[in-house]
Amino acid sequence: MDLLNGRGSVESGSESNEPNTADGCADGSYGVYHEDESVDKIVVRAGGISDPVLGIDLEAGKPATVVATVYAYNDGSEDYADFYYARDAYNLTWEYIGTVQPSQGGIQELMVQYIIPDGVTQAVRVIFRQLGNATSSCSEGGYKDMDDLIFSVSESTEPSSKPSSNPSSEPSPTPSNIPSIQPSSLPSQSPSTIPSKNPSSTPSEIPSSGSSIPPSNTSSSGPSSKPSNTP
Ligand SMILES: [Ca+2]
Ligand SMILES: [Ca+2]
Repeated sequence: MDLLNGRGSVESGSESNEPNTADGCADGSYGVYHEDESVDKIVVRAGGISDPVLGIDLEAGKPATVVATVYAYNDGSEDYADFYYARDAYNLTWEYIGTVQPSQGGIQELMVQYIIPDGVTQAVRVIFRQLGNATSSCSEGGYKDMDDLIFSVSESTEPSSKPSSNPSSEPSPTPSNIPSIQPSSLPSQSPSTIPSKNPSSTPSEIPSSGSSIPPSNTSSSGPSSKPSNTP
């Protein structure tokens, strides 16, 4: 496919459907084809830059690599490729992926990788520019080429939702507190102390005195007086 080959309306190298952007963002018109900057081809393939996955559909949630074939001016040191993606090609919101500089002049491939978002019909944009910064997904520049690629994405084959978290801990195999088999202390089999002394068999002391009230000397019932009369 050479639809993207060349740039805008550049002489002897105009794009066949310029500017080849989904929103009509225009290319710069300065310079000459394959002396100055152009994006000539864009490929989006499954897998990361260093681990391509061939022969499968692009899938949401999986890595993909954008490969831009560009022509860099002079030794390439003044040129930059900005990469963007949009999750909905029919309602474009460009998200910046990154910027790559050429390692040399002329035709070469520049790549970035990203995680494909949800969305049935998505897009990527490559802006190849001289100098400047990656300030906008639709910037000015006389030598700038902007090209988009629209492609289909398969739904994710991963479960739609995962458990929010793993169980916090394994069940404990046994209760954390095992009842003690026996009481922690057994009753003593005998009283801990025995009386220190046997009871004395006899009172220890004899009462120190007799009755506190001595007997009266005379019987109270005795005659109160001598016979009053003698015979
Ligand atoms: Ca273009
Ligand atoms: Ca182009």
